[in-house]
Amino acid sequence: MKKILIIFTAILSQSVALADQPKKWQMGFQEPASQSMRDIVWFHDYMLVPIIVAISAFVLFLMLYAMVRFRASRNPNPSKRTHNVLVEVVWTLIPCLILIVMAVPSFKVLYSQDEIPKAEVTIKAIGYQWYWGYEYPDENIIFDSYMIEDEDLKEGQPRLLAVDNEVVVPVNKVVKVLITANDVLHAWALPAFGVKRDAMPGRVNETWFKAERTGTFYGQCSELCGIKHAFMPITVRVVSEEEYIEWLNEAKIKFAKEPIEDKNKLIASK
Ligand SMILES: [Cu+2]
Repeated sequence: MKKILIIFTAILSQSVALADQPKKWQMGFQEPASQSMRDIVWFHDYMLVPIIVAISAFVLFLMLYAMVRFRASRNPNPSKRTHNVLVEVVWTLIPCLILIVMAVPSFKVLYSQDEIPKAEVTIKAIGYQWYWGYEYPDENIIFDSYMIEDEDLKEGQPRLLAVDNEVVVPVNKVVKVLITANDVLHAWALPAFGVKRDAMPGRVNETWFKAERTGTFYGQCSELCGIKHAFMPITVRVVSEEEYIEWLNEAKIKFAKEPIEDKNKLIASK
């Protein structure tokens, strides 16, 4: 018994511990890093603990009660009743009320994800077989982001999650993400931010997040897209405002969409 308790606490504490990537034997969600994810976790707990547990327990009780109370040995002549208006009204109305109690907060959470506040940073994620391409449309930055193979992993880089070029965003800023794909369906997902949107060729989907703490956050392609679907992870590094500006200055040179001189020529020719 003691052993089971220890294992159980170990599993629980792993899911509670700070985790911006999946953990072994994880049972719960990752630690939220945005209001959106906190809302999702709240909604999950609200559905599971009072509503789902109560309904399951009540149905189990009804079944056990019916089995014992109306067993054949006690009821040699079974009831012939087919209708009972009161019972039918009750078992229609109560589930309706339960559905409303579930739907109202569900729509609230859903719409809060769809209403994108004014973006402070915009990034574009493009799914390819099998890596992600990123653009910062306002900053003339474009780069590809490939998973790091096992033999190239450095200390502290998680296997199957770390990438060569991470997305870098500032903390506490509204980041709008434009998501599309170049070949087949992919999905851009980051559990700690409560973000998941399909990447579809020929269409741009939008979502947003506001990361509330700095750190490195890992996600994965979440729409089966071919043989290397499991090997196109997503890494977002959330940094302070100053570090972000520093990164931008470097990235504008390293990942320039068009060579700077050409761009000047373009402006000069206009
Ligand atoms: Cu995929």
